[in-house]
Amino acid sequence: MRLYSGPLSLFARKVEIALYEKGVDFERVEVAFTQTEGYRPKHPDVVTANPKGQVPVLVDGDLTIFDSTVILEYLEDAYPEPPLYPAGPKEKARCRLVELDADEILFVDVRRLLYRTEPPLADAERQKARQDEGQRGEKGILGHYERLAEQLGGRDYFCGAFTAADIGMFTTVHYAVRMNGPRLNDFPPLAAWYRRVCQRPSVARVVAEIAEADGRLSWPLSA
Ligand SMILES: N[C@@H](CCC(=O)N[C@@H](CS)C(=O)NCC(=O)O)C(=O)O
Repeated sequence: MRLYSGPLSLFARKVEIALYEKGVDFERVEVAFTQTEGYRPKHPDVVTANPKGQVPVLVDGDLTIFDSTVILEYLEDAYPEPPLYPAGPKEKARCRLVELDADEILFVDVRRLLYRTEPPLADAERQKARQDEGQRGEKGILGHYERLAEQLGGRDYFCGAFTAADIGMFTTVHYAVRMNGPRLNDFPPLAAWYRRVCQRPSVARVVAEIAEADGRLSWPLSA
């Protein structure tokens, strides 16, 4: 199996955590990425496989697929042990909704902070506009954290056992943490969940790899 991944791609990292959890061996192909150019030049295999030109792309024998959610669902069907989705249809739907929340709701505000590890812009006005956008992101994230902490309540994970919901939510929250976003400690259930998830070997490995990639690719955090 081969995975086209980006060093700082939270969507590709979701897939890596799932592969480690399931104990599936894979070859990791790191595509080009810099903080100044983004994902350029595009890897030709990624362009061929995905009309959106994005990672992650997974190749398993004669199957080539893209999109982290589609890939996680395929991995669950093809490599069911250990499961990363709950068993019943309603529980499964709730799990998918948490993953969607991470990818499409929380991420909208986390994305507003990503400029913080990019080189500062020479144009002061444009830099200020990015910082204002960052403040909007911070405010949005605070609202999401409040909602997510309430959703977790006293539970260890979002959907009973550790699932794809926790994988998706973790990679997005971890990006907010990396970008010096709002303090998790102000939301105790979410902070406890974050620490718990960090202790899983699959997650610890990916967190260490992201830190290594930050060391070679990212600028020191700015406000
Ligand atoms: N919904 C997609 C999002 C994938 C995505 O945004 N990938 C980014 C890296 S994190 C990418 O390849 N961006 C390059 C581009 O859009 O040109 C998924 O879940 O896989």
